Amino acid sequence: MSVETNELTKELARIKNATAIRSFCYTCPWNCPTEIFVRDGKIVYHKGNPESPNDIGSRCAKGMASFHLTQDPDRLKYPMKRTGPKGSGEFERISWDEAFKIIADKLKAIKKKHGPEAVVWTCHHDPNTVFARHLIGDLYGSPNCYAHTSGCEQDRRMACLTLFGHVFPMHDFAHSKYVILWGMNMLGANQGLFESRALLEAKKKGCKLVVVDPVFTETAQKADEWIPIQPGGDAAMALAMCKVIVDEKLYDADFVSKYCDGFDGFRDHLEKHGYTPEWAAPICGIDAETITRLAREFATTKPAISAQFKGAGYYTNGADAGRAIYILDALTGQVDGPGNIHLKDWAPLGAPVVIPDDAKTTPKKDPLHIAMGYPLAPDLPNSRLPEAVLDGDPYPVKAIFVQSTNPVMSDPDKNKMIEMFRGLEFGVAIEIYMSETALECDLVLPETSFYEQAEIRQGLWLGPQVILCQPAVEPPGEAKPLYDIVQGIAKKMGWGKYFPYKKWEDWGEVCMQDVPMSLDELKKTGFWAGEVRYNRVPDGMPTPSGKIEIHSQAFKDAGFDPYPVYVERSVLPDDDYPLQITHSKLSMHCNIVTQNNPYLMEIVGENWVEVQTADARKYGITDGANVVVESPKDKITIKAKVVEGLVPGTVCIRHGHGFGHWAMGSVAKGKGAHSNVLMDRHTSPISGANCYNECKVRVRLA
Ligand SMILES: Nc1nc2c(c(=O)[nH]1)N[C@H]1C(S)=C(S)[C@@H](COP(=O)(O)OP(=O)(O)OC[C@H]3O[C@@H](n4cnc5c(=O)[nH]c(N)nc54)[C@H](O)[C@@H]3O)O[C@H]1N2
Ligand SMILES: Nc1nc2c(c(=O)[nH]1)N[C@H]1C(S)=C(S)[C@@H](COP(=O)(O)OP(=O)(O)OC[C@H]3O[C@@H](n4cnc5c(=O)[nH]c(N)nc54)[C@H](O)[C@@H]3O)O[C@H]1N2
Ligand code: SF4
Ligand SMILES: [Mo]
Repeated sequence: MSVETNELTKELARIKNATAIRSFCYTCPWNCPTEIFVRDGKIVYHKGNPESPNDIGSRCAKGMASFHLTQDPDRLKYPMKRTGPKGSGEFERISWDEAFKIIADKLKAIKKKHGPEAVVWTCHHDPNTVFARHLIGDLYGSPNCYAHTSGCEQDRRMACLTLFGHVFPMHDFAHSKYVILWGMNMLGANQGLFESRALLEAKKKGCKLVVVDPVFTETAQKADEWIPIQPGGDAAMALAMCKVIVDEKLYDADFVSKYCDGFDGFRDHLEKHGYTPEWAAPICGIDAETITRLAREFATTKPAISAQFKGAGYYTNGADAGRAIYILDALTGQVDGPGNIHLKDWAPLGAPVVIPDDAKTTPKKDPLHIAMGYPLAPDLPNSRLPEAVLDGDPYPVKAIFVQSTNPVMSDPDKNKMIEMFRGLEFGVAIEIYMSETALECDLVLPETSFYEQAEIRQGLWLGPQVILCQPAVEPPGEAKPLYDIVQGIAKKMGWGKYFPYKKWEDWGEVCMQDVPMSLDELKKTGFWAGEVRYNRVPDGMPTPSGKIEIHSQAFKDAGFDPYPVYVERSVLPDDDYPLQITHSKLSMHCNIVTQNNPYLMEIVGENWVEVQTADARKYGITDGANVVVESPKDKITIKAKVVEGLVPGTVCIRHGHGFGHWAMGSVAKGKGAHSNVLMDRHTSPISGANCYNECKVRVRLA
């Protein structure tokens, strides 16, 4: 639909002789609203949507380069059935009808023999996955429809859920005066352009930025202070900061007494454990004076934010680190006000498909995360899934559907993941490339990319927002959107009537029913944004107590301390393997989805390991040399960058790359190295998160 609301858009469309389409980018999870200019079925230009709250309507390099997806010859085009051994890459083209029939027959057979719980659906964070949840969850009866959060921000999510009852906090940096980022590299692995810009603008106005990270990241380089923490030390440092704030009465007494549950108990808990800065210093590698000063500064400069992303959660002790980091916000009353962490309202998006209760199948077994013993886990503990498949523990899993997720490359211990897929009765990959996981599956189904399909989802900015992705170009070959794939399977299962829509607008209108904007209008604007509301803590929190739960009854009920504690993480370097691994992402790539993009590969064509200058000297490593990084489990060869800005005794591997064969595509093949062969499947005992950094290594020249 032509976009007529903006002069610049109109003018660009005229100059390019193209139609402008409002959509969003899905190259990384932040989904910036965009404008795509299409002429003769091809993308000729694209940019940010200038009217969205995404400030100046820009996109990052990854987003700009992503149009290549629509012309990449390596994209999957047809449904395929495996003909050779798993992993061999031998497939034959089949029709969609045959693919749907194979899936329906297998689903029926597995249900009869093992029950519906033996089927697992896992995906990235795609809202269209709701269609699959209706099919595999509601109708078929499996309680095991999950996303991939255990490989992502599971600890942060669990901390936020148990403390605030909110699943995904945003950050109102624009109004902040003091920001501490814990393991959150938002100017490198950017957390959405909107938030990154807001932080930089706040900084220009005098906001102090403190970055707690073992690596001198892109974000640390822009900070006022870089706090080079010892890996896995966040809980100790954050708890010690809490103790300073409590002991020196720098907390917001009114806020904690009215709106927090468990403040008195927490004070006793800090005292009982002796969580002082002097105690924390040798653990986190930051001296007691600095910890004390940061605590005082944080508590007395308002508005402030103590925020986190994945860093602290890379370890088995990360879950309580996540809680302690957010308790700093709670103690100082810095929750949901202007300049604080923001517990955004969600837009009133409706479910696009409604399955009547009498058509639903109730599972007889608990969902896997409960059966596995992780009742607090917000998502499936992925690294425990091999036990279910290979040993039937806690109960047998026979079939896995992966959609837009690639566990063989993304979860720890790649070889165990391959073994798991080889041990399955039935594996289906819904992909855009022949991923490493797809290679291990029985069926591979080509899905449309975000340039070729529709999606309506919650925007990730402050306040309630709806953003729309709409088809801009035709898909390659016979690639289908997820709704059509789910509908095809449902028809073969005899459930076609529950998926009646002929075009995406039919379900789009259902989604928009309660949003004060019509679908037609949304197609023109690309987004709907509601009012940004602040200071809702006094209205009551969506937690069991209605308060911010510093004392967590849910933790207690699950057998854990109701207050955060520090425990040492599982794997520590020793004489044989003297270095600690850390991971960080690449600014020019997203996870393992952009490495077949020739433009991005021209800028960053491979990943690398960062080695600290003193360690490089010790082990004879020179900048740019190929080195072997070896753990007790396996080894990889990768290029070294010798850097000053890294905690000595650690090496940092930039994640992405390392596709060893033709999977993923011809551009990605053979570039860089993949580190997930190095680590064991350490799992957070509380949240079920994958602990990628529980790994010790040694490094030598190749
Ligand atoms: N450009 C780009 N953008 C992305 C992505 C991408 O791959 N590339 N991925 C997207 C996804 S899926 C996600 S989840 C987010 C991830 O966003 P982030 O979590 O911000 O990204 P990471 O690079 O994983 O950053 C984790 C940081 O934690 C640090 N760290 C490691 N160990 C510790 C520790 O013990 N304590 C502390 N305090 N820090 C530690 C690492 O050095 C690293 O800088 O980014 C999203 N955006
Ligand atoms: N060592 C190490 N491992 C990590 C991380 C790390 O920092 N270090 N980061 C972790 C994090 S934060 C995350 S979120 C996970 C991510 O891991 P995954 O859940 O595997 O997700 P992605 O890497 O984003 O993409 C997976 C697959 O999605 C496919 N894909 C891309 N677009 C589409 C689409 O439109 N449709 C379909 N059907 N498929 C598509 C890609 O081809 C790719 O194979 O990895 C984790 N793994
Ligand atoms: S930040 Fe993410 S969503 Fe936004 S333009 Fe870049 S890749 Fe796309
Ligand atoms: Mo992630």
